[in-house]
Amino acid sequence: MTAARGHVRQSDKTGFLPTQIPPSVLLAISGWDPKPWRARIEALLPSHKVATLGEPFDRAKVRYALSWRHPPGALLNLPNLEAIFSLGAGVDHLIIDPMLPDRPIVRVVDPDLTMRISEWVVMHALAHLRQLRRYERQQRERIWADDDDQPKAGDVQVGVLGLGVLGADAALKLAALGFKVAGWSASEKSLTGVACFHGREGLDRMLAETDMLVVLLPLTEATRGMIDASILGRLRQGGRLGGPVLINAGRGGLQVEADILAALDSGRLKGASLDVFELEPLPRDSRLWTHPAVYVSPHNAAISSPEAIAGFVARAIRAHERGEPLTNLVDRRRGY
Ligand code: NDP
Ligand code: OXD
Repeated sequence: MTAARGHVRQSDKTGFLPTQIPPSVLLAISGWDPKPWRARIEALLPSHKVATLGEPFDRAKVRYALSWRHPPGALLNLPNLEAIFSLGAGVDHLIIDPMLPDRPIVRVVDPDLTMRISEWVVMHALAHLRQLRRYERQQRERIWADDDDQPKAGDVQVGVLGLGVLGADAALKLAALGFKVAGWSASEKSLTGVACFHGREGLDRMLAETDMLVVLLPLTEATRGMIDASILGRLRQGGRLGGPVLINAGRGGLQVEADILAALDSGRLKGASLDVFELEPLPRDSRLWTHPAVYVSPHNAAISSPEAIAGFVARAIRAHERGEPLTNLVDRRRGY
């Protein structure tokens, strides 16, 4: 027996009370405002009811959980759960939940998100190529100096770690701008205009030629902490940028920030663009905030727009309910 708004009601055997929302979609979000997601899902899937964590709802009615960084255990006791949707492309936020139900995990693969990431990567590649920091400083100080050496994209070798949906798109867009582009993945790949490497030996070969290292890997047991002094030390010195640069939009857990700062201080690394950090938000006392060779953005290289991503989820649910197999599934064993 539970009191609800002054009434005492008898719950049925699932614990559902008549005053509770009978949902089929559970929005399990933390750190984002669930309201636009709810409005968009309800508009796109009018026959489905949506509940959010924190409000009373009938757990037995939940068929789909839509998660972004849900609190661990929040998806337990959903006996009719059919699939878990990550509202981002990365799924490390789901995999870390030790109580995650054993149900298929679908991750976002959507042109809106892909385009946003590529915009961010291209913007930073060009900022380093065209020395944006230097000219911003010169403008502030009213210095007219055009005496510098100006390399072109074709003088610069980019190495992209991760040739999945996002890495491949960024690699192709950089190649279209004239950069020389290589990429590295776990399995063998072929991408027009991109030199593809894989495996440990392939990584060493690619790094030795790389002036600009773009990171679009998922965070897994195998990749955690891999952007360290060893990788940074293997990047090419003496290229046309005057030193290698790092551009990471993958995950902060991939990088060792103390090693990045040491490489910047010693001059082994010329610059860095970081959208993701070991700890987010980036602590106010991190030296990365003020380092003159570092660009910091607040993990928004690609926002998950409710407009676009709820559309992706609604299409996937409709297809599933027509009997089609779920796609963009995560391999839990690999962690991505
Ligand atoms: P995919 O799963 O499509 O691609 C992952 C790529 O990484 C694949 O090419 C895969 O190789 C490769 N890879 C994984 N593990 C290893 C390994 N141990 N060694 C070598 N290569 C490896 O992911 P997406 O491209 O869609 O996304 C990549 C990541 O980008 C996400 O996981 C997320 O962390 C991050 N992201 C960041 C955002 C931001 O706003 N900053 C927004 C969206 C995503 P293979 O192809 O052989 O499997
Ligand atoms: C994502 C992200 O994984 O926003 O989509 O980081």
